[in-house]
Amino acid sequence: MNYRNDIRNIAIVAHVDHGKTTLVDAMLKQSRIFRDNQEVGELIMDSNTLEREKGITIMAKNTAVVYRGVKINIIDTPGHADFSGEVERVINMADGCLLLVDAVEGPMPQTRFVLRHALQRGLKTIVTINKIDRLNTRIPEVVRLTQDLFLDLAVNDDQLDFPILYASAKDGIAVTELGERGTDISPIFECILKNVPPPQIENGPFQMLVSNLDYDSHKGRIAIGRIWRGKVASHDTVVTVRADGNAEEHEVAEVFTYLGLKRLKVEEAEAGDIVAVTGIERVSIGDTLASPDMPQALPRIQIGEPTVEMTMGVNTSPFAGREGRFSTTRQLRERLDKELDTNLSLRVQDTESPDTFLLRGRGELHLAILIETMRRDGYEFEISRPEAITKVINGKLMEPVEVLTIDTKNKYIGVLTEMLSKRQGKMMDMRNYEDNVRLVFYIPTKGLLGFRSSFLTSTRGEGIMNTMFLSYEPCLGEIVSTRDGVLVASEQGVAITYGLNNAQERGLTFIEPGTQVYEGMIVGLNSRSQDIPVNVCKEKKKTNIRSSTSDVAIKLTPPLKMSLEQAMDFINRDELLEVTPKSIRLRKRLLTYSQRLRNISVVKAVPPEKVGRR
Ligand SMILES: Nc1nc2c(ncn2[C@@H]2O[C@H](COP(=O)(O)OP(=O)(O)OP(=O)(O)O)[C@@H](O)[C@H]2O)c(=O)[nH]1
Ligand SMILES: [Mg+2]
Repeated sequence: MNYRNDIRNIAIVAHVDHGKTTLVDAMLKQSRIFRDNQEVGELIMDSNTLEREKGITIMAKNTAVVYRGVKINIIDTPGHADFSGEVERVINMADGCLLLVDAVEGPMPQTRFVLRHALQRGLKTIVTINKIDRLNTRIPEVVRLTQDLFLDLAVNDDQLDFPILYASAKDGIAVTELGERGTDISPIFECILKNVPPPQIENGPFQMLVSNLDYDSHKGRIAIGRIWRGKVASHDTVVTVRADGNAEEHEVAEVFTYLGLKRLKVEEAEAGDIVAVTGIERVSIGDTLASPDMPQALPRIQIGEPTVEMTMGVNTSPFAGREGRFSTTRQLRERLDKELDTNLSLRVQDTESPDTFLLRGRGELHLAILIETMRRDGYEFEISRPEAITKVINGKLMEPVEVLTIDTKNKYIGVLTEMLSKRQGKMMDMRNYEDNVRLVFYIPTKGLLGFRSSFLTSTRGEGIMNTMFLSYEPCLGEIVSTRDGVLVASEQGVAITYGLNNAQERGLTFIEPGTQVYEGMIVGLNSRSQDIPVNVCKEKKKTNIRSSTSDVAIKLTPPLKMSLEQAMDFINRDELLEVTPKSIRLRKRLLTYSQRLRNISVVKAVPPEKVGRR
């Protein structure tokens, strides 16, 4: 075995929002990768549009900097639990990891998840307590809690001996001792050089594990991964060893390594480095690229299972085909197949209906990001309500259970506990910090669906919640839906103020005057438990008698507008969401009133205990 002292490979891991991408910004900026006058902005690695809009990392990405002659390959990872499949698949490229922990929040569920993965893979870990510039930091306690986490998760004693740094990624500084005045983040670079082992290399024929894929309209498919053995150069012939054991020969077109935000074309690259190769058209994540002399597969990447499912089908609303560019089954299938190449924790299955697919993912947000991306790409389709995936294990019905961590003000403890117990949540821990409290619950995934929006309203935005998959447990039975009935348009047409005003006497409305509606479309929320048809297109009866009051302009309450995720949470099983590039419409599955009346068994919108009120 040899080592390559000119390279270090490190993954940056943490709970969501603890500052990974901001730290990568600082590393890139301070290593003088950019020209002095170059405007590069913030969160440079969050390059995808949805990432920028939502301010979160969705996909893991590679970059590299050079520090004192050593190239440091950096892998930025997402911290949100729904995208943890990304962490699982890229962490194998690294020899070390930088674990960031927020100096106020301390270790969170996802901190534990990523640290467990890193330690199981034997990665050398550097802990960085980040955001030390914040008010109300509790650094000694955060350090102690982080040490406890290592005690819990380390697989050997060496792992308990880890360096700790203190940083403000935002200000671009890091120090080794608390209280020191930092000037830049060089202590992090120094610590990486000193503690992260240089990549071990094996001599022999080429072997690389594909951990990521990219696409370029000129170069075609790009396979990204770490070379474990040998070297690769342009025009080499390599073998792709696929999941089914089949092998195919391809010629490498070009080889690139990373530097800053660019890929640098190189003549050849050697074991220990992270590279991107083009010319391999048929390759998936997890495949091995190897020399034809020794076509051995590396262990495939293991990814945790999905917990949430929903259907996606061809749009069957009366407005189908009006707003989307792609709407046929074939187009949906092709798009989903393409997604499966890179979205490793997604599963797509056929259903009894040829026009409907079953989608499974790591959480609601995981699926919502796919829906939003497809809709922006010009697709239209309909989706069902997301549901937790149950399984039968040893003859018992089991369901996924998650850890829910909530940080909020003391005054919301009562209302949250009540809401969560209705959703079958069990409180496991409660800790107070002055006016703030951290609550930990175990709760079935089905109880979490739709919880986020009610959480935000009932804590008036003064709370943060996080969830993470825990295990499969025996199913506790259905949760009674507490949503009220809906106002359903009774005929097709254009909604007008008069009709909407009538509807507002029944409850809240979701649409503005001028909106096109169809029979069976949901236009509002009833203030009672049953669904009722309303005619929002109805005009005022003309009479000959003028009254001084009735002609006064009607003032409507502004409609309640839901985001995609809120709408996904809102709909019941007998309802669908119609998604197009221009609109998100809520609808009943059965569009006419008489169909719905005949098919009461499907209509579960009315919770049994509330029926009595009719
Ligand atoms: N005060 C303070 N804020 C910081 C610091 N580092 C990051 N932030 C802020 O924290 C927020 C999240 O930062 P990101 O870098 O996007 O966090 P992340 O870990 O990459 O988040 P995900 O990739 O979505 O998991 C942003 O608003 C940053 O400006 C810091 O050192 N101090
Ligand atoms: Mg990030």
